[in-house]
Amino acid sequence: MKIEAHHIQGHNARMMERHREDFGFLQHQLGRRGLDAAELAGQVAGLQVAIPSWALGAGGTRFGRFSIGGEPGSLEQKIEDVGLLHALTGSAGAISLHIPWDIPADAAAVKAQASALGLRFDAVNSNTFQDQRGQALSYKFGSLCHADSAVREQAVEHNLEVIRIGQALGSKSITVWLADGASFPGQHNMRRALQRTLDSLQHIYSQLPGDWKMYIEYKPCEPSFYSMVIPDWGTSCLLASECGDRAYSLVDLGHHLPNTNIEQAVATLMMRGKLGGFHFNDSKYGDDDLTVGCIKPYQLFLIFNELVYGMNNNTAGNPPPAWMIDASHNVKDPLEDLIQSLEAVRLAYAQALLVDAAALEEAQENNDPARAQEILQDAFRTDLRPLLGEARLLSGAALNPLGLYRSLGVRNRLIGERGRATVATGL
Ligand SMILES: [Mn+2]
Repeated sequence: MKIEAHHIQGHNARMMERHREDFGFLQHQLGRRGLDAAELAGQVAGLQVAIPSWALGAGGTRFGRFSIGGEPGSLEQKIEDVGLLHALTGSAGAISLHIPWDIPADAAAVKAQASALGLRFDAVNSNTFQDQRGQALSYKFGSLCHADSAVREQAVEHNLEVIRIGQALGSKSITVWLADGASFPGQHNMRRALQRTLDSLQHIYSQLPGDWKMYIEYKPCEPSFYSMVIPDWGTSCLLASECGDRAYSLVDLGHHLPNTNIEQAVATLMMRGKLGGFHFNDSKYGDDDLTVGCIKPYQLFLIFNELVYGMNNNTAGNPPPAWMIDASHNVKDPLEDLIQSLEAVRLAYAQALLVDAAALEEAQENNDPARAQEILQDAFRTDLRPLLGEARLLSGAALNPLGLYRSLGVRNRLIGERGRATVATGL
């Protein structure tokens, strides 16, 4: 299944009159505040978010998994699905591969297929949180932190293999997320586990190609329920700093204890130039991996507000962060869920672009919290959906991606092509 240009054009033509009216009103509204809506639309159109290869099928919980039908059964079909998302939204211009779930048999062919769809390969992800068939040593008790040096070496070698695969595809970064930790007090010497992890990460970093970056993810609990070796952004930043200039922290929105001030973590990491990547999702209780923006859109806006501030005041030379959606789809059609996620990310970004930075600084310097709140909420409460539509028009995408996806019956067509029983690898 491929979205053809005439599908998009026909759809947009039917919606154009209404869009022009809505966008014209917004242009007028923003113009009064001295903002150029067309320019903002161009900025928003530039935001591309990577889709991970494991998010295209139904996820599951530890209790069960309910297939969605028409799931991509191969890497080529996954790329096809990301191509659909990109054609509809104009905002999913990259894929993030998970190794070993998605090892390309023919890297050149896979690269060519992706580039024909306007896609590039973003960070590659290693996996030492599971044992693979035929694997010599087990990660049951950890990988980069393991007590046995042979297990640590095997885990380091896996990461190096992931880098080699990424190089063949044109990736420029690796993301390391570790399940390493202890489920019971006394199980680990916490200091030794951290030191071993640092030694292993430094080994991987020493082999990193010169134009590559390494992102270190963190998580406070799960699957280890007493202590995770890299539980928080501070520990991640410490490890990245010890590794070197091209090692960074990666913030996953679901990887925090309840009520953690994530925007503050973003501010601090960017102050040090150490924010490398971002994984989007939303949560109510834990690492729920729900659609980003479905529960806490204001938090997402506040995070983007810090990101925009950080990029506009980039004294520490923070590189542009790598954006990725990291969600798991249990009850929704994954493609519909991803369309909603892409929309939520761009919306929060656009809202943050609206913040009057000079007025906010003045309110802050004058100790005026009421005024500061007005400024932030004025941006957050402006309906910017027509701006997102305009951004999609600029990149030849659909004015209403989810509407077009449904009216074309994409899922049913995929079921027709691939069958009901295909199962995508992933979480
Ligand atoms: Mn993640």
